[in-house]
Amino acid sequence: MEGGIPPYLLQIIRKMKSIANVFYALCMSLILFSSCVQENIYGEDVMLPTGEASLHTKIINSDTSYDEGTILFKLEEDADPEIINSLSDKGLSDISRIFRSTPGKEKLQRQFGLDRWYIAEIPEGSDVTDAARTLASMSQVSLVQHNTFVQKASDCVVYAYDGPEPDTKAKATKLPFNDPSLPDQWHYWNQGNASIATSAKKGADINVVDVWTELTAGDPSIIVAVIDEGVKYTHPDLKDNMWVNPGEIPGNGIDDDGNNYVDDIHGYNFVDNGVISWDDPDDSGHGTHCAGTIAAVNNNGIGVAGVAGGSGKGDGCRIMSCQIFSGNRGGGVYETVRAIQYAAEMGASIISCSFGYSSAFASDNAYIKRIGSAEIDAIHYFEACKNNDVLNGNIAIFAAGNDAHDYAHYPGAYNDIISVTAFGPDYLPTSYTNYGPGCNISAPGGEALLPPWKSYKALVLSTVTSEAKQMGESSAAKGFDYGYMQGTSMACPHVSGVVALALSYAKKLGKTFDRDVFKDMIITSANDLDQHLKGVKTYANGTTLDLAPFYHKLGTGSLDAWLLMMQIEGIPCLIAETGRNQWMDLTKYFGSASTSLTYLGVEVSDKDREALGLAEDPYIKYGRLYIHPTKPGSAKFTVKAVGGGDIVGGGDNVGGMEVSHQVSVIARSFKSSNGGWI
Ligand SMILES: [Ca+2]
Ligand SMILES: [Ca+2]
Ligand SMILES: [Ca+2]
Ligand SMILES: [Ca+2]
Repeated sequence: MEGGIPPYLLQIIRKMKSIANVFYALCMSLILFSSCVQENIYGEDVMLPTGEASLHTKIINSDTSYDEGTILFKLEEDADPEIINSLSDKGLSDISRIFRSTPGKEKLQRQFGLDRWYIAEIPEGSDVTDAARTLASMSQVSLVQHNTFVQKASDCVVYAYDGPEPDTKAKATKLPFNDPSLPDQWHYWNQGNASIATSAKKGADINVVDVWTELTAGDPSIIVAVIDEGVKYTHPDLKDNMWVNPGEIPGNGIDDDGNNYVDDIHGYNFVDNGVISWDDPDDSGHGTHCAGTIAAVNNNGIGVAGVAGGSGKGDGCRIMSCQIFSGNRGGGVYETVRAIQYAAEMGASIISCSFGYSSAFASDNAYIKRIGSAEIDAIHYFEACKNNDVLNGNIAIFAAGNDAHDYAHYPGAYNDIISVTAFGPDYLPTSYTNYGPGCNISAPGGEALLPPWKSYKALVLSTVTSEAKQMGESSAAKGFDYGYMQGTSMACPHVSGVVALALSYAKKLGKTFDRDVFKDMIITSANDLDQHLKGVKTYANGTTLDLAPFYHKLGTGSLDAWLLMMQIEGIPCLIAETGRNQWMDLTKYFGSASTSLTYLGVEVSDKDREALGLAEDPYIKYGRLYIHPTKPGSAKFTVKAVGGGDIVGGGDNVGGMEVSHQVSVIARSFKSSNGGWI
């Protein structure tokens, strides 16, 4: 063995856990001659002399489940790429760059180190850990990373859906789209219907319906990459919103656009290196479900709606399928990072990633050192690419994970990456959701077992693949392309969809934002969840979930689409409670001059009056705005006042200048901690 590690030492490290302590003692006895460092190597804490320790710190993610047939490594910044050729002497000959070199992107790739990552195939009969050590011993290699497997953030069970109820029409009066199953998608429009869950709460949703009606339902230039199982691009409720690679001719076996991927018409299958698939017996439809939440085709008279699925006029956001799971295969870092690079270079503005690592890490640095170097490089590269008119970059969104851990799973847990926790139709955390440090915002993930638990209605309804097995499938449901799933996997695409809507709306308004400011806007477009965290929630089987541990740990609160659109407009947004009169001090919005203004009144359109079910028109008294909403909804008002005098000047009048401010109101059936209303 080359590289200065004595064979006896290697054996100690690899084979004999109990020897670690003896070795520690040996080190301690030698401490006069050399200093020692504690290192975690292949899952064991051992003491190593300083020089050898630095060699081993180069090997990351050695203690998780990884592919035995490949090893990834990164060269030092000043390394001579010719070193790759010398590796054949060391038994490593099948080596290639992980990230393809893309014309026009070389500089950005260098900035994030993508040009320095390689993958080596482990020859038959060789040991991947030996290859890792060989590479780590080379001074020009800065990191050696095992090809770790990520986990999908769902139980990957599809629960059968029997189709819309016959009374759909009556239920759907407020809904702007004709998709027959939209009334069953409580996650968009929760009416507190007890057939979903006895504890269902009106308004426990993403507050998107008024956004669709008033503001936007999508924009085809905004592309969301679903990094997941293959998306069933022939699905009748998805096919019109699939991204189409304009430079590629499908099915001719030729890479027409020269991007290294043959026939990548709606994305690419990074597991099997070919066309996207969903028919492996072990495929669950997970990617198709997530895609439907983001952009199932709206208002097409069939199936479900998607958050950014358009208004039925071909104006939905587009789905790019980046397949990193195929049956039980795939899901390694190698597929994942190449999929992220593809999304970055083929035009996606958002990557929706319902996966992560279930290990706990003490810090972002610990994560990078132990698992996440290649993918953090890839994600930061993705975020730095500019694929829309609104941002100087792109947005990555991850699921927080489903292990009921009190920390988010990485990569979502990373400080500058959005991680999504899950709540149910009762507006309470789900029993499976991760929570705590690293989690940023919450969205509907659905939950089985909420009483009455006669159907699966409390889960998230979306598109699935009829090829996959469905739990509780009746003969009627057999082969049905719609179904329920649950998980932070389902919460994540709600955020991706709302962010896609936000980019669509900002584009429509001609507004631009800095990427980091935009991320702040996303995670502050939330309603308070903490006030509901009292006592326990009880499931249909009698088990309970203690709610206190979730306090302040679900991220900033529940995602609110309207609130994000108002942040884009720059209009102050207030959250009122339905069923009671309440007032807001206008000083907050007109500044200290508010007391000397003469208020002319509040303008409300009929549509906005109807949206909130206003018992009477809002009015202003003593510098306060009074309002009494009777139903959950979102609306905009214009408050008018005169500055300098009692009347507006002009024409036959001598008077003041008219001052008007727009304010937006979101009415919910529960109180929010949002300030403003007294
Ligand atoms: Ca191609
Ligand atoms: Ca082709
Ligand atoms: Ca539809
Ligand atoms: Ca995070």
